Amino acid sequence: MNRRDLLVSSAALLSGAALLKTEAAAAADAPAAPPHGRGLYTPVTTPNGETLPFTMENGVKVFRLVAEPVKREFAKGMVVNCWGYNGQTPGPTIEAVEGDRVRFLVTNHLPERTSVHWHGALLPNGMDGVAGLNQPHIEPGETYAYEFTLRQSGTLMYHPHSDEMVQMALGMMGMLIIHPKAREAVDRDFAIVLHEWFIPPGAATPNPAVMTDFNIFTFNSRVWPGTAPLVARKGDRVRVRFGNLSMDNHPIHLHGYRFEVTGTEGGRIPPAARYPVTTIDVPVGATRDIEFTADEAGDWAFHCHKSHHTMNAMSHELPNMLGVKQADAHAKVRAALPGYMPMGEAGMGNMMEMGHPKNTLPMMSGDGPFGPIEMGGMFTVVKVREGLTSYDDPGWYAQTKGTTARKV
Ligand SMILES: [Cu+2]
Repeated sequence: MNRRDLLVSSAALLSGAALLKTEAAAAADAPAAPPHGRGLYTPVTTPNGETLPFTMENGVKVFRLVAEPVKREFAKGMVVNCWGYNGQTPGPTIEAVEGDRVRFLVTNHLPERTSVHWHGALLPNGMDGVAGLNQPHIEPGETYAYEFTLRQSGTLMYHPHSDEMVQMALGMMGMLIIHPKAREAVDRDFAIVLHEWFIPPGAATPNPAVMTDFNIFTFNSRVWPGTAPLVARKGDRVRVRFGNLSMDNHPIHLHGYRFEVTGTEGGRIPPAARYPVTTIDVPVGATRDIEFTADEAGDWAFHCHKSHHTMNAMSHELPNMLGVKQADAHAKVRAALPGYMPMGEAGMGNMMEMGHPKNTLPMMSGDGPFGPIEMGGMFTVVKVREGLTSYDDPGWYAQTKGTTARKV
């Protein structure tokens, strides 16, 4: 079903149906407390996600990953049949320290074979995870061990290298973060995996055959208003690490700040080579780290700047109705198609409360303190507050009187 069909059938469904209520913004799944590491490094926070625990066995950090089908709620009202690791997509964030000896035990509970590639890691050839080239495929039911010593630091990723078109399209990917031996001066350290999917409106399973026309764009496999805010105390040094294993680049823009690009999947960028920007383009197959000092309190939009990537469940075959006078045609079409309603003549911002097929989100959604935010997809909010005692969602920002744009 394309967007046009969706609009038409939604209009038909709307006859007598209740209007959709947009859900409360900012689902607040608090990130799990990191189980280890405090003191050596600032633990990474994975919004709407988790960090993978490990055990120590004879001086080796042992991590266990289970590749398996998972159900992921992208936002309230939409649950997607994904594949991932340990019940999650993206897979849990892996954190270790340069110099660590690590062992990854990967068990395959998928219906097909898989493997894991440690994207960006410097390692022995036999640990690189390209099935067929470096190792046999991991068949369903089997467990493989990858073991090597981390000889770098930086923001890396992991993903399958076995039927990767299907497995990555369904959400199999995660962050592999290697901290340097010397503790770094960051107070908040966030990790966000960028991804895109094609899930026909009303369906629940992504279509991995789609190559370009994606309709759902996610931060850690969540869409606005299901994306958790990034909360910082005023004065905090904040790092955000992005990883991109989707089919498109994503230019991520932060409002209210300039930031520095401080790292790639190749490691830290030397201070003299860093440069100030407000948007960071994250290429496919790459990671980018940014840093800024959170010195201006407020609720700051943080989103992909491709405007179709901040919408949900749209499609691509709509006729352009901007400025088209539909009043005459409306009656004729409605005679043939009861419930049809004209739309798009003056834009689409006010049409997002109409009904839609089940398990599909409105194209633009989420309410803020001043009304509908009219966003979706790759959108969240950086919330900077003075004197925070916890990093739980502090709610909406109370602006100082006289500093809000006003009607004149
Ligand atoms: Cu994007």
